[in-house]
Amino acid sequence: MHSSEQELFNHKIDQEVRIEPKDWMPEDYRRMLIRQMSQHAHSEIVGMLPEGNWITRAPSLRRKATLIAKVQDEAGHGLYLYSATETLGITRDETIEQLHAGKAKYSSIFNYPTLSWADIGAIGWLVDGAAIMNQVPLCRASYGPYARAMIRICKEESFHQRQGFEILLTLSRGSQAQKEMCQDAINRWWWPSLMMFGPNDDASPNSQRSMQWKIKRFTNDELRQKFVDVCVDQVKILGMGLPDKDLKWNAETGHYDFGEINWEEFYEVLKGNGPCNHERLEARKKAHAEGRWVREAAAAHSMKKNNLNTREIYGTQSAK
Ligand code: FAQ
Repeated sequence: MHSSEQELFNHKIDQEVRIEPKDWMPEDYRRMLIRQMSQHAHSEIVGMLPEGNWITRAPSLRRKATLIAKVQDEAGHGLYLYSATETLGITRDETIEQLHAGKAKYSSIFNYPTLSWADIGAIGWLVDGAAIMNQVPLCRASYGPYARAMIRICKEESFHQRQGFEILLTLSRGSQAQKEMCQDAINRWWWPSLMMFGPNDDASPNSQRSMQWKIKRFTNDELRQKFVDVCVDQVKILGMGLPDKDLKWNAETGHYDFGEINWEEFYEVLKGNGPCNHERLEARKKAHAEGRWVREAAAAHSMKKNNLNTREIYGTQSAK
C-alpha cells in the first residue's frame, strides 16, 4: 500500500466521491463489499423460492401475473448484484459456489415457510418493506456499482411492497376466515422481518467499519426502529394488530418501544437450523445443476458470435 493511495481513498470517502472498480481500495474494503453484496445477491435469488411456491395457487389471473412479475424482478436484482460483485475481482461461479457450500449467508427471512396465500401479502408488505428501509440508504453507498444497482432495485421493491399491502388490505376486508388468515400471516412474519435488520448494534461486528467507509449509512437498530414506527401506522389501515404486547409509544424518544427479539432463533437460522434452510439450499443446487445446459449453450453461442465478429472485422472469411 502506498500512503498516497490510501490518502486519496480516504479523501474520496470524506468528500462523498464514489469509489469505482478500477480505483485503488483497501483490501478490507473490497472484502467487506464482496461479503455484503454477494450475500445480498444470494438473498434475492433464494428469496424467489418462498413466493414461487404460490405461483400455481394464486387466487386469480391478475394475482398470478403480478406474482410472476415480482419473482422475476427478484431474479433480475440477483443478476445486477452478482454483476456488481464481479467488478470487485471475484467471479459469479465463485460466489455461487460459496452459497452452495454453505459458506456464504443469505437473509434469514427466506428460511421460513409460506403456509397460506396471505403470506404472499405479508412478504410484500413486511419483507419488501424491511428491504426498502435497509436498501434506500444503500443507494448512497460509497461503492459506485453497488449504489447504482440499488437505485433500480429500490424502485421495483416499492412496487412489491404495495402489491403485498394490497393483498392484505383485500383479505382484511373479506370474510372472517380471510381476516384470520391475514392476521395469522402478520403474526408469523413480524418477528422474522425485524430480524432481517441484523443483530443489535452492540452485537454487530461489521457495522462500525461499514459506516466509516460509508457503505452502511445507518446502523441495524436505527433502521429497525424506523421500520417499526412505519408499520405501527400501516397496520391500523388494515385493522389488524402486531404480535407484540410491549409495543408502546414513547413520547420521550418520539418512537415506538417494542419487545425483545428472539436472538436465539435468529442465530439458529443463521447456523442452518431454520424451518426451511435445508429445503432452500437443495432447491438452489438442483436449479443450478438443471440450468447447466443453458449456461453452456449461452457460452457456446457467445463464443460463436465473437468469432464471426472477428472474421467480419478482419474480412478473412464471410460468415455463413
Ligand atoms: N440474515 O455485523 P452485522 C431481499 C449476518 S432483502 C442472515 O450486522 P452487516 C429482497 C451478517 O451477514 C434481504 N445473516 O453485518 C427480497 C454477518 O455475518 P458475516 C437481503 C445476517 O453486514 C424481498 C453477521 O450476521 N438484504 O432480498 C442477517 O453489517 C422479498 C453479523 O451482522 C440485504 O442483504 C440476516 N438477516 O449487516 C427478495 C441488504 N443479519 O457476513 C425476495 C444488504 C446479519 O460477517 C422477496 N445487506 N447477518 O458472516 C445489509 O444491509 C447488511 O449486510 C445487513 C447486516 C444489515 C443485512
